[in-house]
Amino acid sequence: MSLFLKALIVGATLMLGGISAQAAESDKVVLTVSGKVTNGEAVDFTFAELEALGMSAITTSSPWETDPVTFEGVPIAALLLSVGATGETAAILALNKYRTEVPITDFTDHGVILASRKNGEPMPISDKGPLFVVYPFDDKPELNTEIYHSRSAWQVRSIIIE
Ligand SMILES: Nc1nc2c(c(=O)[nH]1)N[C@H]1C(S)=C(S)[C@@H](COP(=O)(O)O)O[C@H]1N2
Ligand SMILES: [Mo]
Repeated sequence: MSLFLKALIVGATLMLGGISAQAAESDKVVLTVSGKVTNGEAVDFTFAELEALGMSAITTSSPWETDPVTFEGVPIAALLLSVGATGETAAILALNKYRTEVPITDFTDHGVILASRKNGEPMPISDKGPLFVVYPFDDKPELNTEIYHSRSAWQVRSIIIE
C-alpha cells in the first residue's frame, strides 16, 4: 500500500471517530424524569431535547456567584407539564448522589429553572453543570435561606415525581 493511501485511510478513520464521538455526545441522555408521570413511563432527555422545551433566563447572584450571572434553562414547571407530572414533590438527584426534595409548588410560585447555560454557555460538570436548579435569589430575597439553597441542586441527573 502506498504511503499516500495509508495516510488517507488513517485520516478517514480519525474523521469518522470524531463524527461518532460527536453523535455520541448529542445522543447522550442528560436528564431522566420518572415516577408520577404520564403512564408511569420514565422520560429521557438529551441536552437538545431539553432546551427545545423553551428557555427562560434568571439573572442573579447566589451563594456560589458573588457577581450576578445569567442562567438560562427550561422552567421546571414547563418541564413537568411536558411529562404529565401529577405529584406533590420532586426528588432531585445529582451526579454526585446529592438528593433533595422540592415541593412542586416552588416551580410555579418562583419560576425556578433547570439551568443548562451560564452566560450563554453550557456548564461543565466542574462548574455545577450540566444542569443546575436555579431560584431567582436577587428578585426574591426571601429565597435566600438555607432551605432554598439546599433545593438548589447542581449536576442534576434525574427527577422523580412523588
Ligand atoms: N449536586 C449537589 N448540589 C447541592 C449540594 C450538593 O452537595 N451536591 N448541596 C446543597 C446544599 S445542602 C446547600 S446548602 C447548597 C450548599 O452549597 P455549598 O456547599 O456550596 O455551600 O447547595 C446544595 N446543592
Ligand atoms: Mo445545606
